[in-house]
Amino acid sequence: MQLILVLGDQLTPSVSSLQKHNDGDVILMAEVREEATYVKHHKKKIAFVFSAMRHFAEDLKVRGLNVIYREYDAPDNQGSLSGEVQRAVAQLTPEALIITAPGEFRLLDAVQNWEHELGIPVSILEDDRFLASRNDFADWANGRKQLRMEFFYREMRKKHSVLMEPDGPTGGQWNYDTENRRAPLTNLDVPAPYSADPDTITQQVLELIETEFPDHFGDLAPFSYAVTRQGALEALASFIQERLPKFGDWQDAMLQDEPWMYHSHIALYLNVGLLDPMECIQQAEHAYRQGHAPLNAVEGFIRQILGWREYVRGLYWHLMPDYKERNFLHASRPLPAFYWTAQTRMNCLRQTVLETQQNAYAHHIQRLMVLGNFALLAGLDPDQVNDWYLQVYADAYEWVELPNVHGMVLYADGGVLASKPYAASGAYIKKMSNYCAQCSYNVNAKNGPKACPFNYLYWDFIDRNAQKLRGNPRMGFVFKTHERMSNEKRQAIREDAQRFFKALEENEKV
Ligand code: FAD
Ligand code: DLZ
Ligand code: SF4
Repeated sequence: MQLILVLGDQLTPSVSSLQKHNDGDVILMAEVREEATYVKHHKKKIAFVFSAMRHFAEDLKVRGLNVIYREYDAPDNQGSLSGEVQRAVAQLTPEALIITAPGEFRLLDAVQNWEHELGIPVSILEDDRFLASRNDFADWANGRKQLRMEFFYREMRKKHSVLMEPDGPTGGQWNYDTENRRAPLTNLDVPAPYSADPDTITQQVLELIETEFPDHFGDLAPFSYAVTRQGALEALASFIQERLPKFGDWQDAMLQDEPWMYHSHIALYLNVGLLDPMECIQQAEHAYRQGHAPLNAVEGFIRQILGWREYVRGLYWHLMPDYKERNFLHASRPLPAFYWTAQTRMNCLRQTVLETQQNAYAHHIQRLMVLGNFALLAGLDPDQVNDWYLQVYADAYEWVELPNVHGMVLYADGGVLASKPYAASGAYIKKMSNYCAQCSYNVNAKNGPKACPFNYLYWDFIDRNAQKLRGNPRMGFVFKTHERMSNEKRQAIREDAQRFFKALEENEKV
């Protein structure tokens, strides 16, 4: 008899560990304190993972499989995966333990010691739910000077025959990103997001979360995520039907009180295995071939899944564990309290933190150009910023969070992922949102107490990091503008930035 451990983000019936299942084997699933608190995840994230785990275990049992399911509040719950495995091994004396490789480095590292600790063979199988294996990525990366997503993506399009014609990419171009940057219209009629009613299992989990994790960030109610494969498929179908046609046009747009925009809201389902990346890609391509959605929308959506998602996962495993230790810009400022409380006069940040607190979700441009841009410009400590992102989003796992935050947002990797820092002044947020109209600051003012902080923090960032960034060929124009600034202007920028940072340090509301 073999023991098969299935983790909370391995909720796929065909996951490699379950493919090894033979009659008589036992499957172990465990809700444990260690996984729920290694960072203090948003309440909605824990509720989603526990409820999805319980539904998945029920499905396996209905199929006649022998599942031991350890609930969080069982009196003898061991509190850790290794503790639960040890207990099951002592009770059942299996010949071997089988597990699909965990998605996070810290857990894989721990599991690699289990054979020694348990005294039985432990098979760690590849997680083949991705479209590029770790070896595929290493083969692509080895020998390249630059590891840019765009070139990886083109290889993936060819390899998987996605949006390809006999003579090249569909439509003649690989990438329609320039068509995906429309500034928002305030009268957009954004459809309501998919919403599922909590069933009995979910209601029990919600009670458990309220009791066990009262001090974790975020609102637990209302809870309307899907928690089953069937529900996740419905959420995907509603995206393809209602939002995909406009996904491209409004991909980078942000609107006050419109947290969901035309995004798909499926990352949390993909990341636990309730959806398969190729089925999402194929459904989107089908919508294009049927004339339901335009190419800029479909290519844009597919690029996120076939390109970015696979690329960041490849990069993570290619460069960990050293990747996490990098801090190219020597950033060290503590994370301001408003990332938790939303107590800030900067409307863009207040909105985004509030929506994150309510939904355990913010869309890409909010994560990148509002929360991330501020973290970059203010020089926030990468460890604290990474921890924050890992805690607050329902889709957050280190393999996807870290490259996005450490690389894309903070440039802490010195340019492995991004060719230049995604730094921007208030003008970008003004162009891509309607946040500035309801802000206490003036986005058009460059200096002084009323000026939008992003404006002077941008130039202060350039000034502070000139030595490190001046050689970047993509930043030539920025540094030319900086060099042309008068000494008075530079002095005003420094003084504004210092005043702002002092207020932050003294916990004043900025
Ligand atoms: P959509 O905008 O509808 O995109 C479709 C799908 O493409 C997503 O569901 C996701 O699976 C994939 N995708 C899109 N962009 C990326 C990307 N940059 N990297 C990887 N996959 C991508 N995504 C996570 O899944 N988990 C995270 O912890 C996470 N942290 C992020 C942190 C920062 C600072 C940034 C800038 C991005 C982060 N992303 C993360 C990527 C992206 O923002 C989310 O995947 C997306 O917002 C999820 O919402 P959605 O499903 O509506 O995505
Ligand atoms: C995210 C999560 C949470 C909150 N809880 C559990 C749990 O109790 N048991 C479990 O097996 N998995 C959980 N997970 C998912 C794991 O954290 C995830 O498998 C690792 O981070 C590796 O990606
Ligand atoms: Fe954000 Fe500045 Fe606009 Fe206010 S004015 S919403 S701080 S960009």
